[in-house]
Amino acid sequence: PNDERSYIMIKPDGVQRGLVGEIISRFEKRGFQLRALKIINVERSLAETHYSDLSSKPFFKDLVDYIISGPVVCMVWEGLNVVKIGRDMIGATKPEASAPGTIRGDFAIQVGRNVIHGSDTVENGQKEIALWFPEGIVEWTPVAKPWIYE
Ligand code: DAT
Ligand code: MG
Repeated sequence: PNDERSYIMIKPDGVQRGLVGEIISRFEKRGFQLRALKIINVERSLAETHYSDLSSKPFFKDLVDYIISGPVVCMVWEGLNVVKIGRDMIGATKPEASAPGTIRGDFAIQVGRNVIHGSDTVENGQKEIALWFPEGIVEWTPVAKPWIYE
């Protein structure tokens, strides 16, 4: 289970606001392992596929427009319970409900500019990683592993 993976994406507002280093640092310091990382401009069709579960929502077009409005930083983070812990680190969807200390609770005010995406289940994480990293992810062994896992 130490090889559980989550797809984490810094949205265009997070990139433009200079939050990339801060966010990577939080995941790194928690002990998670970075397995993939890139900055890209997102095709509309990719954003629509990523959020296809929300296609009937009234905010869908604004959401897709937002995701393609500037570059995003795409990442795969790995570790024990990374999906659940990652969601906890990110905070609630609506920033007014996100606890201080979470990424959204520290850096966001409105739901339509909530800085970051994180997979909500392990299964969705696998689908999202396949969607965003068709090229595959990087194999490496962190030296700190025995100091993070017993
Ligand atoms: P999360 O990003 O926390 O997983 P989600 O998957 O329910 O939340 O929705 C995806 C994104 O869609 C979310 O980060 C922001 C946007 N969104 C969700 N609910 C919204 C709403 N009620 N109004 C506007 N945008 C919304
Ligand atoms: Mg979601």
